[in-house]
Amino acid sequence: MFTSLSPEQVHHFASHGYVAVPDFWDAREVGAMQAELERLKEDGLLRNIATDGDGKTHSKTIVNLQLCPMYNKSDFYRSMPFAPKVIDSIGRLIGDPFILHLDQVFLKPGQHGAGTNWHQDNAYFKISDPMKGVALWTAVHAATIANGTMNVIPDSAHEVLEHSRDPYSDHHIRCYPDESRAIPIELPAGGALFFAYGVPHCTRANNTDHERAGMAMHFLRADYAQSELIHADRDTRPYLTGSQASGGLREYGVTVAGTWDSQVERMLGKQ
Ligand SMILES: O=C(O)CCC(=O)C(=O)O
Repeated sequence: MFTSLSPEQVHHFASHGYVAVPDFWDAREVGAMQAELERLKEDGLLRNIATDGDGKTHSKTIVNLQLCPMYNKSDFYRSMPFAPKVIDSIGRLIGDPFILHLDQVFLKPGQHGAGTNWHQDNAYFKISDPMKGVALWTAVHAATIANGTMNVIPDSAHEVLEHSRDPYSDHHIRCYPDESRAIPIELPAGGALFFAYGVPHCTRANNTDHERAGMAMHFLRADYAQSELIHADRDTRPYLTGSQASGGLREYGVTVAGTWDSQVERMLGKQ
């Protein structure tokens, strides 16, 4: 059972820009994530962002389903960044205080699931030190080379790559790194990949028979967050640590900290 990131894992992140933690979430947590994702999908809340090569026309043949943000659609996913092991891990990787910057999910249906092309998150966010923001990408289903798992370019977080509009997404930008440096990160369901905002990464097509989802939470050290990053396109970006942290009360109007275990139980109890 995962308890805490080891000094070696923290060092791996600091040296290479990423670290994979295969046992981060346990089987109950994964079951709950899958159940709630199914509910969100059935409620029609995920939308296909894949386009046919013009960046506009939504594809009828390839599908990359996204929900962003999740916190206002799901009390369960709203509580996930408050899980104590998340808060402890992020603090070890980027330092305190930090905020939740974004939360989203990408689901690739079997047979015709589309990847999310190469990009650096810092091409969007442009923080001054690309190691002070980190994504926690969770394999909601086992993520393999065959079903298009996440690929990263190690040792690249400080390289600034040119980005242009991704013609295969309705809103993303993409870059074109040297793919010979890429490594695929295979993870069991519940595995986590932490990677810094500077790291080029992409997912690939899912041509297997089964759907695969990755849930991404982005965290930003508060002293690296420009005010427009905090206030731009979502009304709340909760402080998770530091003197401004209120367990979600100030931003969400309810105390979310301390609810992760009960949210997991609630979700499993519905099945
Ligand atoms: O899961 C995916 O397809 C892409 C996720 C991603 O690129 C991100 O969260 O930055």
